[in-house]
Amino acid sequence: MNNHITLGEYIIENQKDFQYSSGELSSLISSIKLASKVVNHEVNKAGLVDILGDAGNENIQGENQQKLDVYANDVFMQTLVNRQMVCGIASEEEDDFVIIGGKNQTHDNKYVVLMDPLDGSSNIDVNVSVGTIFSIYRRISPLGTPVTKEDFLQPGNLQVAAGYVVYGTSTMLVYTTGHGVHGFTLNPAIGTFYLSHPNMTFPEDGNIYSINEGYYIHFPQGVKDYLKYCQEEEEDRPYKARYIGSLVSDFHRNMIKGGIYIYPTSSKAPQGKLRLLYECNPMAFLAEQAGGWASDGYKRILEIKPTELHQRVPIFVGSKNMVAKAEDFMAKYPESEEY
Ligand code: AHM
Ligand code: MG
Repeated sequence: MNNHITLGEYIIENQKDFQYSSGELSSLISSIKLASKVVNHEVNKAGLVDILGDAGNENIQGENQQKLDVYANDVFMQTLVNRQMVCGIASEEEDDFVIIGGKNQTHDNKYVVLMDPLDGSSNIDVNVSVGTIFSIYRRISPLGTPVTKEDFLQPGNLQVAAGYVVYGTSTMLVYTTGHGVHGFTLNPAIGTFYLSHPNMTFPEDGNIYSINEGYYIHFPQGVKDYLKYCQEEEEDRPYKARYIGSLVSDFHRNMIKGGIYIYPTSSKAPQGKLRLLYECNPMAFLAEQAGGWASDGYKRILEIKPTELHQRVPIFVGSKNMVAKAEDFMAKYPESEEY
């Protein structure tokens, strides 16, 4: 057990692994760690809203309560802004990217952060796990100039770090800087993350498929065929169906046990639902670093050149052989022109 190594110690010890190690990326991950503890505290008292006050209302102490996803967005934004380490932030909760210091502010800060501050937030009211997803790039615009949209529209294979926090039965922070995937579990009694899952890897094969099968009728034929394959009676099949409806939790379980998560295109959502920049790219980077794979059904997620901040893409992510099998089924049909 490595439970004596804290996340703080781990970040410092591994700073040399960062390609351009000047300490900034380490500090950036430290501030994500700090914000995640604050959000964790709030998520864990979500069940007390009737007592403490609902979103938009005053609680019994007369404090204004915010919706948790808005709250999480504010906490991550504020923590990153206060520490003056990034030049810009793009969030699933914001219409446009945010330039630290305001419009036309020039910066010597090297990094931009993209995040989904509270993913799966429809699960909050029912006490089911939610997560935070983050993705970090080096800016491509020159230092000393204002950050630009192009700094955010980089393909996922240029990420320098990515990770998620799962607020589950225990709270974990899992991240990669391109040197494997490492998981840290929060000891809530003392507010410290400890290295609990070093070098996490997807089993190459798995027996879990995670998809919202309620939309089956709207799925492309390749997805329908793959789902029938998952359900066939064979030596290692049918697979188990597990779908939490929280990407982070479904991904986390599948990484530990072996499985595939799919959010495909559908006749109702021709681009899929999940966002390339805030959800798919960070999960794809983590998946590849953990020996898994992430595809849009036809090609590697990390090579898609983004065109819009809130762009959606279909995703097939998880155990390598399972994603490859799903791609085989997809390849029998041409890629939809709508996507
Ligand atoms: P959100 O960003 O609005 O929370 O949506 C993302 C979530 C994922 O966590 C989850 O896997 C998916 O949406 C569930 O969608 P659906 O209810 O359509 O199955
Ligand atoms: Mg989301």
